[in-house]
Amino acid sequence: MTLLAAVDLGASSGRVMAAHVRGDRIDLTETARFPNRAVNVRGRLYWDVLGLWSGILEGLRAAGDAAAIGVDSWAVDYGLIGHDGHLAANPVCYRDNRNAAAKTKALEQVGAADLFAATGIQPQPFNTIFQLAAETASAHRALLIPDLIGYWLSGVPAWEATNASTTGLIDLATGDWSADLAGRLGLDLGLLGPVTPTGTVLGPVLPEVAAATGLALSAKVVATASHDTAAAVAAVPYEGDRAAYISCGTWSLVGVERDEPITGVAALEAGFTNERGADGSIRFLRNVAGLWLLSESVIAWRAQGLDIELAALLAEAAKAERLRSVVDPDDGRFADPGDMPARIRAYCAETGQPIPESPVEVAACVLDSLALAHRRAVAALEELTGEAVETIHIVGGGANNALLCQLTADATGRPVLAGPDEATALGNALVQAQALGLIAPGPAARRAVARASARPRRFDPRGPETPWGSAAARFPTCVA
Ligand code: LRH
Repeated sequence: MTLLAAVDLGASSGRVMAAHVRGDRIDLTETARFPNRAVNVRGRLYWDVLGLWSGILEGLRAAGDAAAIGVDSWAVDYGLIGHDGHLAANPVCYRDNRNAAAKTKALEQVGAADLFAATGIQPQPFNTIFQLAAETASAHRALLIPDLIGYWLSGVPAWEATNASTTGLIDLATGDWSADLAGRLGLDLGLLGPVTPTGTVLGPVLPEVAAATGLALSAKVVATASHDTAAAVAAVPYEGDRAAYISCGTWSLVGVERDEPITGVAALEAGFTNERGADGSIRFLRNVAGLWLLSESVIAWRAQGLDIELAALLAEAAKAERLRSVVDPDDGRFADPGDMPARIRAYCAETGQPIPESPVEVAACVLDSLALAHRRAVAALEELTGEAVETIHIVGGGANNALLCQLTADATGRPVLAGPDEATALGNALVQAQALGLIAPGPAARRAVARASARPRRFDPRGPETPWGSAAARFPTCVA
């Protein structure tokens, strides 16, 4: 048995998992979980990266004698490092409003279709390329969040490939930073170092980290699949070929794995992106606003003094009238933090639907809407790839939301296989295990271990899709 530590940072919480590699399976135990939420200071939305760092050290201390550590997190955000090697500015959250104007300006210089053809990445305001265009602080290096944590752990700067792909600055043809795009947008490529292959062993932990955590000085830091979605996709326990995944948490990332990107205008307009997978494959997927709508609603209700317990709320929402009112979760008004129930009510009023009043009605509306958005994304996937999707794997925290899994099966008319809920941490650990030679290389060996480590729960569609088809007509078929 070998112990690995998987540090997994999400937009609403971070955790450290102890991963026990036992031959053909990996068992995970949580050693620390700590909240994460963007903090608004003078109108700028920051991450509390130092709070995350404290939580990580605590989790590593509790994890025991790990042979290696890998870090994954949400994509696109970065920390700036000065010439002295220290943090030069606090990382800004991708939901900060500085990005929209920078995107508009950048797209005037490089058209959306050209940008998409060159990088395969859907132009979204939060892409690093637009954030760097909006950046006012100067620095020596920019490190994406997991690479920043990896640097603090090991002293070695890295630009891990799966997460680097989400920046929107990687040339699809070369897999390297695009000097052409950087030149046209006036971005300083000197902030970025060589792209680090996924699974690179960066080096041992720094002595100060060993002292603070009790880790051995020989414990290695591995550049795992550091984009959380790439890590989750690396752990999907596929059983057949024609399967799509939904990596479901703050976002629902709905996609398939492919050998080749799809960069035509149809994919651009349908909101799809081509991110890099752990083995250099393409994760062809669409960002659907996920359980963010529900988690922000819960925060708003609790701030109003309501006593909300999520499991009880979902149990009631399961009994509510279905498809009473639906919103398009990808409507821009839902992207910023804030009073989500009020925005949902405003949307329903504007579209002439019954207005969800109680938390149960709002939760039912959100879950029906997410299931519909999943249906829309799966339909677009089939159309764009020309391949049928027969099964849907829901992985990540959303796999624990039985109502969402069932509604997704109902809305898509496909069986849903739910789990593992900790797919991200599992994928993180699987890639580390391969880097250390504990598991044979390649996706097939990794999938076999993923299957042995998790048994998905099956949800079959309960009836005809017809009501979902009619409800789907209530919001547009594709919104970028
Ligand atoms: C999910 C995720 C997603 C990105 C978004 C910024 O956590 O990494 O893949 O698009 O965050």
